[in-house]
Amino acid sequence: EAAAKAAADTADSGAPTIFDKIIAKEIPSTIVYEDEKVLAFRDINPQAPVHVLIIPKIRDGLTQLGKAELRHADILGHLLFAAKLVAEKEGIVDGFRVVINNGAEACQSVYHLHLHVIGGRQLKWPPG
Ligand code: DGP
Repeated sequence: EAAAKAAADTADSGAPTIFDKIIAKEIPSTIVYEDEKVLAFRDINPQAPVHVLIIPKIRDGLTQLGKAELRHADILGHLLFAAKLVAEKEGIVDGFRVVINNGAEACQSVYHLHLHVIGGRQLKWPPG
């Protein structure tokens, strides 16, 4: 928990993030789904047997869900639908979780909106 908090950035600076380099394929990732709008790849620090991140390819100010505007509604819907496609592809569609960490108090560490798709084991509730 302390480590997660330490990893969380304290502020949304709007600066480019590591995810820009993943989108540009300047740093490698294991891609599990891709279309013209979103990219889904395996989390480097998986919390479950399946742990995939889904991000918009164009951030467009969407550093975190709390900054969303009505113009982002289409990409938000597209991301959520992509989560379902990833869950199907990964064989966990009958039991999976979609998480968005928003802000430092939720341990957001990368300020480029991303959905976590987690599954492949019995998940607990409430989360930490
Ligand atoms: P969050 O706490 O919601 O901001 O989660 C950010 C996630 O991003 C975290 O689970 C680890 C993951 N992550 C950070 N850097 C990289 C990277 O370079 N590659 C991959 N695949 N995942 C990364």
